[in-house]
Amino acid sequence: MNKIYAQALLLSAFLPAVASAALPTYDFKVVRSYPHDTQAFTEGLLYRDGVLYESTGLNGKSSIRKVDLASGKVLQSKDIPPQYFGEGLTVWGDTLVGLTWQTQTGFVFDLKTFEMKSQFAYPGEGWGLTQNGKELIMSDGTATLRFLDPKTFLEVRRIKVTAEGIAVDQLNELEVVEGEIYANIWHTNTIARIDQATGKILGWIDFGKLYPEAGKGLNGENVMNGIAYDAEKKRLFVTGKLWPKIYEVKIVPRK
Ligand code: DDQ
Ligand code: CA
Repeated sequence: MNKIYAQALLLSAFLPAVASAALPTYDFKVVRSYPHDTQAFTEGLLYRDGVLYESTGLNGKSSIRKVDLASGKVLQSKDIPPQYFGEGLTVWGDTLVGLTWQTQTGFVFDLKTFEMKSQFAYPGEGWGLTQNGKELIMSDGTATLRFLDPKTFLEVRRIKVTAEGIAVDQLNELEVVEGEIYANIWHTNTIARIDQATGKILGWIDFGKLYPEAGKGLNGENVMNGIAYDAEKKRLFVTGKLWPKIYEVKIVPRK
């Protein structure tokens, strides 16, 4: 385990204990909370035109869903074939693009009907997925984020994510928020704020106090994962795998 990953873990566990690191640590305030399906092993989450879209993992249980924010009700859902473990999800035009964990297969779905329109292949693992209006951005468990052409799904560039020069891996669910990339660090309550151009981590957001049951269920796998942003109303939503709530949060500097 590298030093910075250990720092992220510590941040989650002991709150202010290691906040003296050179990078800023941010806290959060809960604005509102909404119900979330406790059967959803959340891998991808995004907000688009008043609704949430979510992908869930675990073989045989993977799906993509359209979810009503206020009630948490699943409005529409489609199963991903059982041999695949659903991973990151993003929206591109009138499609949803989803990754799978270790099967090197991505899917393109119609945003309205959820009909599977096509598949594509990529090397390595598929973890998180987001987009910046120009490229898709994927994580794969390493410290690398790949930028993909949204038409061909071929890699156009990559960045190495570092904190003070040290590579940070385990980057999971992603979201572009006001030009930065937010990344959940797997098995922690920490979100890293990443500079898209350089890969440098600009700061940590410590969600250690958000959901006390995080990481205590399903053999420790009910961890924080799921970041969605409503760019119009500047609302940030976070949740976790099997969590009962989705939280709208405001990020504030640590005092
Ligand atoms: N990934 O999302 C980090 C890429 C993979 C998560 C794998 C979690 C396996 C959970 C198995 C739970 C069985 C009790
Ligand atoms: Ca997301």
